[in-house]
Order: sequence, then C-alpha cells, then structure tokens
Amino acid sequence: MLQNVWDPLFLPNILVTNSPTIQDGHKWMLCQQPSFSSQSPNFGTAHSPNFSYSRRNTEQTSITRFSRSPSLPPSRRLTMNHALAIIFTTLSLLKMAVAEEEFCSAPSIVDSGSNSKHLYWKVTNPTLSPSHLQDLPGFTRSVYKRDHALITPESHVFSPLPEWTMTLGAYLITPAMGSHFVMYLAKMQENSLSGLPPYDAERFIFVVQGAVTLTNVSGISHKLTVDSYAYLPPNVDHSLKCDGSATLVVFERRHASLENQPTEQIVGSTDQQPLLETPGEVFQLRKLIPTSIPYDFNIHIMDFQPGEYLNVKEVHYNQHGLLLLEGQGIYRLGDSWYPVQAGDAIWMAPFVPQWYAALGKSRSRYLLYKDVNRNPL
Ligand code: UGY
Ligand code: MN
Repeated sequence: MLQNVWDPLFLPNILVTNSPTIQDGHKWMLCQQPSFSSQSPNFGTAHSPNFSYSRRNTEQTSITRFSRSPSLPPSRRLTMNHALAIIFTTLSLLKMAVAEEEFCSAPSIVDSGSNSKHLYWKVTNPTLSPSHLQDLPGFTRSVYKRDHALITPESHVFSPLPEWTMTLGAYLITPAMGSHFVMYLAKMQENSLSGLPPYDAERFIFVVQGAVTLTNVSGISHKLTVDSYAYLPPNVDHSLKCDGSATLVVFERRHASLENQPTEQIVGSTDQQPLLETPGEVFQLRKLIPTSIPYDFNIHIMDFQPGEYLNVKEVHYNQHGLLLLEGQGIYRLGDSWYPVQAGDAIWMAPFVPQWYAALGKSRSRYLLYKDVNRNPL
C-alpha cells in the first residue's frame, strides 16, 4: 500500500527528497500527482516532471527526522518524540482508514452530488478525466469520421433546447453527420417542460436519470423513472414535465408512414420487456418498440457479460445511434478500435463494419437505435 505524498504529514520528508529510490533507509515509490478523478493509481517513469514520491507505509514512520530539536535535552527529546510519534501514527492510521484502497487519487469532480447510485448512474457521472490523461490538455476520445462517430462525455456541449423550457440539450447525432435521425441528451431542470418535435417527426424518449411526467392529448399521465421510456407517434400532442431534475436520451426522425398503418403511443420500462432469441449470438436482447410494420425503427437494449462479444462482424444497411448505459469494452467501427465506457455515444452509418466486446468486471448494456421495416430503395 502507498501513502499519498500529498498528505501534509509527509511533506517535510518530501521536500528534502529527490532521489527516485532509497532515502534514509526508506523505500520510495513513484506516484502520480493527485488526480481529480477517482481512478486507480498510475505509476510513471522516474524522470517525469509530473510524478513525485510516495513511501511504503508498511515501514515505521521516520518521525524522529523532522521532530528533531537540538536545543532540548535527550530525555525531553525522547518524550516529545514519543508524543509526536503517537499523534503522527494515529493521524496516519485515520488517514489510511478513509483513503480506501487508492492512494494516488483525489475526489472526483464529476460526482454531481448524487448520494445514491441509481441505475445508469455512470451515464451522468462519467469519468471525464482519467488520471493518466489529466495532464494532456485538449485530450478527448471523441472521433468524427465519414461513416462513424464516437462522442464521449468530455466533448458534450449543452445549450438551451429550442421549444423546451428550463432544459439543456446536447445533440450527439444529427443529419449533418449523414443520419436520418437525431439523438440528443435533454437535461431537464426544476419545473421544466418539453417542446414538440418537428411536424411529422416521431419521438422516442428514455429516462437515464431522474423522473418526468408524460401527459398526452387525452390528459392521461405517466410517471417515467430511470429505465422507463415512451414512443410518441408523429403529430401527437404531448408534454414531458419535470419537477426535479431528469436526463433523457431522445431520438426523433421523420416517420416513414404507411397508408392506414398508424403507430401508437407506447410507454414501458426495460425490465418489463421479455428477452428475445438471438440465434448465433450470446448477448441478451430486448426490444422497446413493437416489431410490427407500422414502426420504422426500433430501440434495442443489449446486454453483454464481461468477455462476451458480437459473433457477427456486422455490416448492414441500417443506421445506428448507440448510448452505452453500463460497463466498458472495445467497439470496432470500420478499421478503428475504440475503448468505450458508460456515457459514450456512437453514430454508425449504413455499412460501417461494427463489432463489440465487453470487458471490465461488470455487465455492458447499450441502447441502440436501428431503422427497420422499410425497403431501403
Ligand atoms: O441489431 C444490430 O444491428 C446490432 N446487433 N448491432 C450492434 O450491436 N452494433
Ligand atoms: Mn448493427
């Protein structure tokens, strides 16, 4: 275990130390400067200017070194040393007790005050600044290419959503990229209200954080909490009201309507949807919208256990908009391979080769827009 060198208790030692290995018979190890995220410690090279030294706290602390006072008689010095040793050791133990396992970390700046970790909490509390990248100004994992894009949380730009009140939106996928749909995050604040989608556009909303009340034209209301969703057919009056705060992921597209085959409002929650067959694949699949012909897109919820991956190296005519709700892994898009984590959004153009492998220690879950049921011609 390592003691963080930024502990003021150790500063007197640190100030006189510039050798990377052994000082005064104590072992010293490199430890990165305190991070603003809560990542695991990282150890760097001896000559990196951003690294300083930590000591092994398994050894007896060398308090005598900086409690030395030449003007005191040896007996007094010993007593004072003992007193200091007790205080010092107690404080060090207290510090260790609260410091969890990670000694090279500092509190996360992205812990937005939520005490309880709700389902999908990682989406709204992403790791914006992994500790090993914090000293790289301008670094982002976001990528924008002709046939795919990865939009990671540190790149999100929120601005007031047109037609909505008290709501900030970040458009993550729009037709400017080549898509026929929009995908955006809507952050609703206290007493916020949604606007309506453009004429002829259908809308799908999924609650990632908080709660909203959906009211339709006939005055029927539904409370939607995390993991709940709603599909609103085109040109159907409705409102989403939020009394506290909520984060939604929203998809909208112009409905490719079929004569006499209207779509209907749907309200549900993911955990109520049955698991579907996935021949040849291992992931678990739920679909949030009926698969019947009137609906021109669907939203899939796909779950992978760590180590599971897509067997099909997919290349298909459909487009995708993806939000990683939980977990982490590697997404292959075209010839590029991206480490991804909860909170990341991906745009996949038609025919972009795509493949996912779940890594880490917990389930990966993603939400996926897919256009269906229409002849591409
Ligand atoms: O249904 C799909 O196309 C889905 N398996 N694609 C994906 O996960 N990238
Ligand atoms: Mn696909």
